[in-house]
Amino acid sequence: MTDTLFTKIINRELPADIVYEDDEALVFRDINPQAPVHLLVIPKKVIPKLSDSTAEDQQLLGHLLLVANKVAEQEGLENFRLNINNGADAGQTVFHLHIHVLGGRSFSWPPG
Ligand code: DGP
Repeated sequence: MTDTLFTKIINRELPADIVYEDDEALVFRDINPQAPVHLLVIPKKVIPKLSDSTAEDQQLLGHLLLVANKVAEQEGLENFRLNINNGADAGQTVFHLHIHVLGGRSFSWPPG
């Protein structure tokens, strides 16, 4: 699978403001924040997009959600939004699965 910018962040070849790390996941601040808190939760395993995941990834995907919750709590967020863009037409620009954790402001619904 093709490496992306996020592999370089995992390997510390590109700097990032990392707020959490464990054996399976890494969390860092988005370079172009859309809210006062904007984090990206990524698996260390390269999965280009959610629709490329399989039943084999069940534990990992659950873990990423728990990590998202943990870092939201760490940032003091009671209300927050999680977002996964799957594919270019859905707004995905980096093809390494990531969960956006957004908080610190109100959000409207439906999203644009
Ligand atoms: P998406 O559009 O869902 O693929 O989101 C990709 C996000 O990644 C976007 O909000 C900007 C962020 N991003 C892109 N390049 C970098 C980078 O080099 N460092 C950091 N911290 N974030 C990045």
